[in-house]
Amino acid sequence: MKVLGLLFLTFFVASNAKVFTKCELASTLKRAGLDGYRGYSLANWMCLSYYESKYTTNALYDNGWSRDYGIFQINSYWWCKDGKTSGAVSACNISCNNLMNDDISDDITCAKRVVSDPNGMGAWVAWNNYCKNKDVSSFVSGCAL
Ligand SMILES: [Ca+2]
Repeated sequence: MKVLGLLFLTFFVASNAKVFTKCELASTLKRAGLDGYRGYSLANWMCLSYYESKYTTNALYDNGWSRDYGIFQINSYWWCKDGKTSGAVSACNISCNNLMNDDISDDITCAKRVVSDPNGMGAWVAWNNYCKNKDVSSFVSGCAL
């Protein structure tokens, strides 16, 4: 049982707690079509991800009435379903748990939905505070893209 528990823990960590390196995330986001998506450069997506989660796929922030999940810190009121957010809109129609694992393809699909609203990247507080109208080129510099 102890061995099984350890195996399970290893699997859990391996499949759920990925922290991307800068260039690994940059190439993943580029392949998924985010460079230029809705007018936002890849460097803006990278800056957003850095300040929201430090590229951590299982990042979780609980503000008491809703939660932000994953690498893009997607909110459980507006976008994903966590079953404990009163009156949630959940416009991405996805379980918030799916935004905590190391496969970020569904996170990216939801982020595309978020940025398609009139506010664009303004939906992300960290982007407003740290990336908007800033030189964000360092977030992709040195990466072979
Ligand atoms: Ca995911």
